[in-house]
Amino acid sequence: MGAGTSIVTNMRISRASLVLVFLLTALPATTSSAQIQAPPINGECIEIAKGYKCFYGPFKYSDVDQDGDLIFSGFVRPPDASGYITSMRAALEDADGGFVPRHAVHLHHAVWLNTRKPDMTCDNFIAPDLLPYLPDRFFATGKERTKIELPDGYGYHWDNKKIDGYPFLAPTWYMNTHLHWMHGDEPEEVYIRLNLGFTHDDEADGVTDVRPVWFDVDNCSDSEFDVPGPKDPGNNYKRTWDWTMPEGGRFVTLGGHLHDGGRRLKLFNRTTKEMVYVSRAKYGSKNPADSGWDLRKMSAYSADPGIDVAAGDVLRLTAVYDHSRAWKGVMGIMIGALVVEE
Ligand SMILES: [Cu+2]
Repeated sequence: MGAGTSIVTNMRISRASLVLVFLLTALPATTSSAQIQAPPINGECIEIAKGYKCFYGPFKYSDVDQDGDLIFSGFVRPPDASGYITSMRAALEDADGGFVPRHAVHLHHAVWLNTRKPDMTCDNFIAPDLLPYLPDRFFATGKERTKIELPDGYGYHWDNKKIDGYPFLAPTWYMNTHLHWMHGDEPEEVYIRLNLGFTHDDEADGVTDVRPVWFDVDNCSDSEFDVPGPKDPGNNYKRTWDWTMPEGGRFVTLGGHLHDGGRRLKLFNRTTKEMVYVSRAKYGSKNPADSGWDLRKMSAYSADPGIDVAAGDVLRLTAVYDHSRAWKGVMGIMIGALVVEE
C-alpha cells in the first residue's frame, strides 16, 4: 500500500477478485496491528438538499494498462453523518463536472462496501487485523446505471462512528471499480459521482432499515465468468447460483447487473416455486444484435410492502446470456434490499 491518495492497480479484472483485491490492498505487509497505518481514503461527500453527492477519483488515463483498463480498489469517504440512505445512483463526470459519454469511458462496474456491517451472502473473508468479515456490498452499478430508490419510509443505515478496536477503519467505505477508456485518452481524467438520498438520524423517526442481499452467480470471487461460444443464434447460456435465506422478510427493492450480451436475471424461490423477480436487460433496439449489444438499462423493482421470503427458502439466481457468440468477463448480480422480519 503506497502513501499516495489513491490505490490504483492495473491488473486485469479477470484475475482480480474483489475479495482478493480487498485483502491485498487493505492489509499491510506487516502482521502486527500496532504497525498498521491508516490507509488513504479517496474522495469526498458534499451535503446537498435531501442527501449527498460524493465524488471519487480522479481516475486518470495515464494510469490505464495497455488495454485501456483501470481498476481501483480502496477506501473511500462516506457522508460525514449517520443516517439512512434512501436512494443511490452513480455516473461518470469529467474534471469540470461534465457528462462523460459511454463511448468515451466505459464504467464496467463500481461496487461500494460498508465496513461497518458484514455482507450477508459472503463470509469467506477473514482478515482479523482489518475486519473479521467481508464488508457489506450495498450498492453496485455499471453500464446500466442501476438506480436504487427505496420506497418511502425505508433506508439503509450508515453509522458514521468509529469502530472500537479497528481504529484505522472508521468511518469509511470501500470501493472497487473497473473503468475502460474506449478509444484513446479523452477525457484525461474522470470521477465517479455517487448521488445519495439521505435522511439524518435525528430526522429518521419511523424509517425502517434494510439489509442488502447480494445474489451473484459467481459469488465470493471476482463475480466474472465467460460465456463460451459461439453457438447458433437464438441459443441462451445460463448460469445459476443458489442461496438459502438465513432470515426471512420482504424485498422492497431488487435490481440487476449484467454486461453486454445479457438478457435477463431471474430470482426464483425454489421452496415456494414462485418467481421473486426478473430483471430484464434493455437494449437500443428490439433485436439486441442490431444495436451491437449495447446494454442500456436493467429493470428494477421497488414497492412496499414488497415480496415475501421466509428463512430457509432457497432462492436461485439465473443469469441468462445470449449464446450466439462468446462473451468474456461478464457478470450476473442482483442486489435486494430486505426488510428483515422482526
Ligand atoms: Cu460488471
